[in-house]
Amino acid sequence: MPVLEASRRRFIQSAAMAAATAVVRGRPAAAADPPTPPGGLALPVLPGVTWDKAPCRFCGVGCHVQVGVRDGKVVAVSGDRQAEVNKGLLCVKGYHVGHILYGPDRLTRPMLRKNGKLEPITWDEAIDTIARRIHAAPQKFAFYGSGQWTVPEGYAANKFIKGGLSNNHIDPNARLCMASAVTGYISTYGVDEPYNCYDDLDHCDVLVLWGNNFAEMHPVLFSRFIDRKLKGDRITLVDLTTRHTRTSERADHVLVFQPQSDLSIANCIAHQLIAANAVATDFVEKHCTFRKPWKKPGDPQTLMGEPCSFDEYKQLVAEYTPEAVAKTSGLSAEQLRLLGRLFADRSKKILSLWCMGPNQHTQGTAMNNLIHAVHLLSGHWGRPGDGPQSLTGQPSACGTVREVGTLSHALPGDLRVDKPDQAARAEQLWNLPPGRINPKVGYHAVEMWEKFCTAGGDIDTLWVQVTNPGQTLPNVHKLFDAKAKLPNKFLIVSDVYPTATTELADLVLPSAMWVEKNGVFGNSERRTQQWFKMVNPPGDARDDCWQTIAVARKLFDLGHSGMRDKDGKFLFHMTDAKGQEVPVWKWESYYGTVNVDEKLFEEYRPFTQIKHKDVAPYPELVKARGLRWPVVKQPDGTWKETRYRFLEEYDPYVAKGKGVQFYHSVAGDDKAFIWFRPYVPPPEVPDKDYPLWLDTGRVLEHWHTGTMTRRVPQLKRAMPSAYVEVSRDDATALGVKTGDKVRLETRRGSLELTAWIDGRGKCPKGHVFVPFFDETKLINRLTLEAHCPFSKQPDYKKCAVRLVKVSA
Ligand code: MGD
Ligand code: MGD
Ligand code: SF4
Ligand code: MOS
Repeated sequence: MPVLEASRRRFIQSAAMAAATAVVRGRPAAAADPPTPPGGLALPVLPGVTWDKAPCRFCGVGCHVQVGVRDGKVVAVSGDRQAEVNKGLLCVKGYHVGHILYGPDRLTRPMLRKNGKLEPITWDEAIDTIARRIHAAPQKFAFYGSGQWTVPEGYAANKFIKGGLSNNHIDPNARLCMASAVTGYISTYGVDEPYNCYDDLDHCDVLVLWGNNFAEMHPVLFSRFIDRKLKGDRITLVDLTTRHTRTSERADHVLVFQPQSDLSIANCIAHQLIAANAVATDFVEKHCTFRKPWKKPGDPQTLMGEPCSFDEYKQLVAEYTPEAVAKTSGLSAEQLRLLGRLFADRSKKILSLWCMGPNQHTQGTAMNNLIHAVHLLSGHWGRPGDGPQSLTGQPSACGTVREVGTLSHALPGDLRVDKPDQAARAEQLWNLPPGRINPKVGYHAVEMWEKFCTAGGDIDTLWVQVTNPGQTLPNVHKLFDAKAKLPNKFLIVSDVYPTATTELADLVLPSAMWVEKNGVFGNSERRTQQWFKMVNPPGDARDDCWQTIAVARKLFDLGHSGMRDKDGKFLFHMTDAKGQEVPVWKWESYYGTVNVDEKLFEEYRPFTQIKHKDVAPYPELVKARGLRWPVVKQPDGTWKETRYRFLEEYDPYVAKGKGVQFYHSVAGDDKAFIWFRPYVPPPEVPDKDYPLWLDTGRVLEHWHTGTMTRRVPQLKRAMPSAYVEVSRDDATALGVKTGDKVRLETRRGSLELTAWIDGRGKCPKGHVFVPFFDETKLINRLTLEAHCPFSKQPDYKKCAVRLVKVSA
């Protein structure tokens, strides 16, 4: 497949081209093409190639690409210059995204395990098998989903299980990722999701990273900042990190701290702000109140805590002096003072970003609270370029998980199943009889897999879509591999390639991916992005959303009353322009006279208006390269996105004259909480048997478990297999050289890997790092499932390990 991103010749959008675009199967013929900007789309001229927009399939940055299709195949991908996020740029994964559709071993047929072997069956059999299992025990069924689900896919799954089965056992892989950011936002501002946006990167004077390998994980955003530096802007990059990464290479200050001591570091900044009289008293008095985690020290911490006076807060942070924190954090008192001075200086605008470092943490909620606290206390809040923003990783962790509420406690639009008025609201919007939604919170990810992988555990049928838990759950021996010995448990997996998860599946369903289907994603800056199907999926592969609807319909036919609304209509009842019901549960009708994505999205949209998260109407999204919610209709009929929430200048929901208004505040007083959260030690620390810290994470070239990127030859060649990064000090002490085989052992499992010393990343003495993309080297057999008590997000970033040399 030619990759043509290099060619940027002017593209003239001919009438023939416009007509060709209009007949692509996913795009209704009536839909208008996006207006051509002055000078055309600047895409390469390629005979017979039609172009259409889509967000990149990979990360939460949410770059847009133009996808070139010829003869029913994606043949080219180009960065989309009309997209504000990436302005035509892409990272190495984005440039190669087209190839992920064409691995030689795509799944093309449903397969059922018979006598230990997966054998092809028909879709009818597959759907029937699932529906009958669920019908036999609806409360023992669970859905494990993904921040890579499209919005309509997640919405349909959520409605199916919560509105149909009256069972809340749905949770996504984003529990392993974003959950601490969610609890952090909710317990600080009363409502989830960043108030700010990527524009901050163009305005900040200082960028502080709190545990984010920004250069490798959000490369296009990183380049947005670094480009300014290269152009001569006097901007500073501070990298707070536990290991030296590619991000550190470009940083002005690399502050390497000990795992978990980030809690003390944040409190130390707060302490210094108070000591230097640098608290933004005006801002704090007007817009914040203080909060502590318990009534008295020593009691267990709670999510919403207790009120606390400023004096009390001052006492609580008093012990976190630079000298004291220097003893435990690995940073020098001088480095800690640098951070204190930085936040005390309001003449500079500071943007804080973070990702898995603070989130995958047994004190993940606390760490998120503390980063917000440092900004609120110092008044570095609310100017463009001056504020805290959590970054998401998956392309739709925000859109599908946080906004659609595909978590075990949530309903669309930030509602909760266990709040009767909110559940009633959802029942009303779904036209369900009162009481249909079960008020009992379902199992979160770790719990769900525990219940599935234990004999007698009360989940017996589990459906996995768009995620690969056999490789990515923590402690996979316990939470996944144990399934092999449990004959009565039934695992259904919808995927596009064979994976570690399909290996134990009883039923494998081949899915359509990315531009083989219509879709909507929501990126990390509240931007909702839409695309149309451009090519057909291979063989019998079908949309995940269709799979869910087909099972719902089969249950309807079997007489499951939950599959009907109050008026007896099917849960996914859809009508065409003439008012005729369209049998969207039949594949032949799925891309027919209705756009199922649009129907589901428009049904979902009212939910988002409840908490001022108004997503744009679908037709507006068709025209745009994503729009940041709340998107509000203007008097002239146009729709306007919101760059900054809670600020009067930008956010239409802030009352006139308020300036700043946290209109969803926990206490109902329009104020945000400044939290004190104490240092709490991690659950497992190195000792004499397991003397090193094990950290895990990602590399630039690969997406998570590598199922897609390891099938792209360019990416596979660039980073062929996993390795263990060892410090020069430890390597010397252990007699290990780069290329030697070593074995890592934890209390849960062991794994052989090749050592890499002074490679792309560098661990400090006493630490090792392993990426998790390589399915032949499952590092998650070694990791710990301990998690944050509030967010339930596991900590993959620290456990105790020993390293044994195997051979040179
Ligand atoms: P990780 O490698 O998981 O990546 O993006 P990141 O979070 O940036 O974590 C690396 C960071 O964890 C390091 O900066 C390290 O300092 C920090 N860390 C380790 N221990 C601690 C600690 O105790 N405290 C603190 N504060 N920090 C600590 C992840 C993001 O990347 C995600 S969530 C997804 S879903 C996407 N995945 C992905 C991918 O698979 N590949 C590529 N190339 N890009 C991706 N982008 C997204
Ligand atoms: P992915 O590789 O993204 O990893 O973990 P996963 O979500 O498990 O899995 C996506 C799967 O969906 C792949 O198997 C892919 O082939 C398939 N797929 C692609 N497109 C489609 C589609 O359209 N339909 C269907 N049905 N399938 C499709 C990510 C998870 O990993 C995350 S988000 C985090 S933050 C955690 N991070 C982490 C860590 O930092 N360290 C360690 N050790 N483990 C971690 N695990 C977690
Ligand atoms: Fe795709 Fe993320 Fe790379 Fe952008 S930065 S091209 S969204 S992988
Ligand atoms: Mo990582 S959701 O999954 O942001």
